[in-house]
Amino acid sequence: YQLPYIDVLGGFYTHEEINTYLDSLPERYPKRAQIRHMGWSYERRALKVLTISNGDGRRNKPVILIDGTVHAREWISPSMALYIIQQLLDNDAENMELLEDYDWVIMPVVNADGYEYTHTDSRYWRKTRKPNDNIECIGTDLNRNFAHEWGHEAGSSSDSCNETYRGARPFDQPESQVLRDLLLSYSGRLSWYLSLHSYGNYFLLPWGYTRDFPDNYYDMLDVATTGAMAIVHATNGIYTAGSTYHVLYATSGDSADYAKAVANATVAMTMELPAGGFSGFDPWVSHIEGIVTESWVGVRAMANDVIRR
Ligand code: ING
Ligand code: ZN
Repeated sequence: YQLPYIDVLGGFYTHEEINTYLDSLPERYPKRAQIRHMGWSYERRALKVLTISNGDGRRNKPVILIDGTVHAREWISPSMALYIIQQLLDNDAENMELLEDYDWVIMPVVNADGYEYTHTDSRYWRKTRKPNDNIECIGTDLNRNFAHEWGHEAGSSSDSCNETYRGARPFDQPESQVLRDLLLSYSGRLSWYLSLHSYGNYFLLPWGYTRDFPDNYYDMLDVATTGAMAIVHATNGIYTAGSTYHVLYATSGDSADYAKAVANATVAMTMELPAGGFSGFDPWVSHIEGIVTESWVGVRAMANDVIRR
C-alpha cells in the first residue's frame, strides 16, 4: 500500500491528517524518525511528537525542540512545522549537517481541539476547547497557562471570555501539560526551543512578564538577529527581534518563559510567522510556499548559529 504523504505547499491539513502522516514516518525512515505519543487533548485527540535524528544511534544529543499550533487559528504554523520535518528528513547534505550533533523534536499541533474547531466551526478560534467552571465561555489561552510567573500582573486575563484567559490554575489544560512534560523531558540538553506562531514577523525572546532580561539575553538576541539577517538577505522580509515584553506587550505564563526558566532552554524563542489572507491568520494556499521557504532560511540559519556557539 501507499504510505500517506502530505503536500505541505498544496494545502492545509487537519489534525487527523497530520497524525496519520506523522505515524507513517517511522516506517518510511526507520532509523531516523520516531513518534512519541505524549497524551491526549481534552476532547481525546492523540498528541504526537516526532523526533528526528541522523540515524547514527548516538543517544542524548542536545535537542532543538519546535512546536506549532499552540493557537488554533494560526494555520501557517503547522505548515511550517511540517515543512521543517520534510527538509530534515530529505537527505539533502546541507540539512543532514543540522542533525550531526543535534536531535530535532517537532510537535506540529499542540492545540488539537482548537485546531479541529477552526476547520469545522469557527475559523478564528484561538484557545483550547475545554469548558470553564462558570460555563460562560469556552477555552483557555495555552500561551498564558504555563507555570512560570503565571498570572503575573497584566500579562494575561482572569476573564474566561477573554482571548488571553490564563485558566483557573497553571497547567489546568491537558495540552499545556503535554508541552510541559515534553520540555522537561529534555531539560539539561535543550539548546533551542522554538514556538511557531503567527502573525507579525517577530522573533520574541524571554521575558514576557517583566521588563528585565534573562542572563544570556544577548546570546539569544544574536541568534534571532542571525535569523532576521538571513531572511532579509534572501527575500527582503523584515523581522523584529527582542524580548516579548519590550517588542510586544507584557505577557505571563507563556511557553517560552517556561522553557527558559524551568526547562533551562539555552535559547527560547517564539517566531511570529508572516501574515496572510483576509485576517492575517488565513494565508492563501498559493502563499504557503513563499512563507515557509523564506522562514526555513531563517530557521536553518538560526539552527546553524545555535549549533556553532
Ligand atoms: N501572539 C503571541 C501571544 O501569545 C506572544 C505573542 C509571543 C506572547 C510570545 C508571549 C510570548 O499573544 C500570537 N499571535 O499568538
Ligand atoms: Zn499565537
